[in-house]
Amino acid sequence: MKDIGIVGLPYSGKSTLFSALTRSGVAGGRSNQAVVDVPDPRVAVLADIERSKKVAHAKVRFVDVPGGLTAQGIAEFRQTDALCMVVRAFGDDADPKADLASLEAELVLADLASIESGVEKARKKAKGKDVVKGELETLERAHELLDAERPLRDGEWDDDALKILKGYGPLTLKPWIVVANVEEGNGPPPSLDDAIAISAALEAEVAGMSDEDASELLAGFGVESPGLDRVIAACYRALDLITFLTTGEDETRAWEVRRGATAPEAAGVIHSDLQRGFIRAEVVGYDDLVAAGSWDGAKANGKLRVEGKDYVVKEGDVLHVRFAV
Ligand SMILES: Nc1nc2c(ncn2[C@@H]2O[C@H](COP(=O)(O)OP(=O)(O)O)[C@@H](O)[C@H]2O)c(=O)[nH]1
Ligand SMILES: [Mg+2]
Repeated sequence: MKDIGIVGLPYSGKSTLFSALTRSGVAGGRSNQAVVDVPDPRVAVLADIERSKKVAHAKVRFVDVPGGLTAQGIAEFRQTDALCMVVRAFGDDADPKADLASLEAELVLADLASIESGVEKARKKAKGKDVVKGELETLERAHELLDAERPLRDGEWDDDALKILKGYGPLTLKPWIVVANVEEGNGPPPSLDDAIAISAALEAEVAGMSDEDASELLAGFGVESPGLDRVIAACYRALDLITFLTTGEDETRAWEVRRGATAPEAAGVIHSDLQRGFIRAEVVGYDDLVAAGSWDGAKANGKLRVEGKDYVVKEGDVLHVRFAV
């Protein structure tokens, strides 16, 4: 499960967005964390086809830290997998592009501070020792970039360098998405046209309604899919994740895996035994399965493929893993 930190300037609507996404009231005090299902209509369709007793979705956790980018907040955001940057695009004085730039500057400064102390430590350790030299070089390069007010993602890092940097939980290396908190019914602001436009206030208002009432009200404002769906889809893209499914009489379930993962790696998401004892995967594409009307039907139609250890799992694959431990 991935953790998404909600970052933004004060009063940009972070907590409102958090309540809307997680359908939970916002309590004060410590950080608010909520785990939500990744919306995926395919789960219900497969469960119906295979008459599953249970369904389960992939999950993500949203983290809203009261007080925002304080030392405590920064420490919490360092532990997340991706950042959802919220900028205010409602109100006459809104300047979402400038807000995003100043947010990014804050993240760069936070990374600069932690990398700076890393450089100092590595310098002391490195005296005459080659082992620490590579580490020091990476940190110095990172420092140079941040000092020039650029995010770490602008640098070129090999796997060793990435490993060193990730030890610091750098904020500017995390994948991010930008949410423009807009006036009800508005699209993304012209200055940030690839941001996801969401009216947090409107979405928070519909969060307590039934799905039907919510979509009706949202549709009235020209909003076709709920904020949660759009935010999660964008996070999946930013994190380079795909969804595969499992189905059967017991359960239909959606799982998240890194794009490019092999069948045994995907099996490992389900259970480590399935990866260790992986023999083969039987695979049917979601659309083929729905068209065939059942797993057995897909098999009879020749739509079931038997794949080995090197198979790279695709979005929407339905897997049966054969294993022995
Ligand atoms: N008009 C309008 N007001 C909003 C919207 N989202 C949040 N607000 C208001 O802006 C203020 C700050 O929101 P909040 O979520 O607490 O911001 P945070 O400091 O980023 O957590 C509150 O008074 C909200 O009611 C929105 O989409 N439209
Ligand atoms: Mg707040």
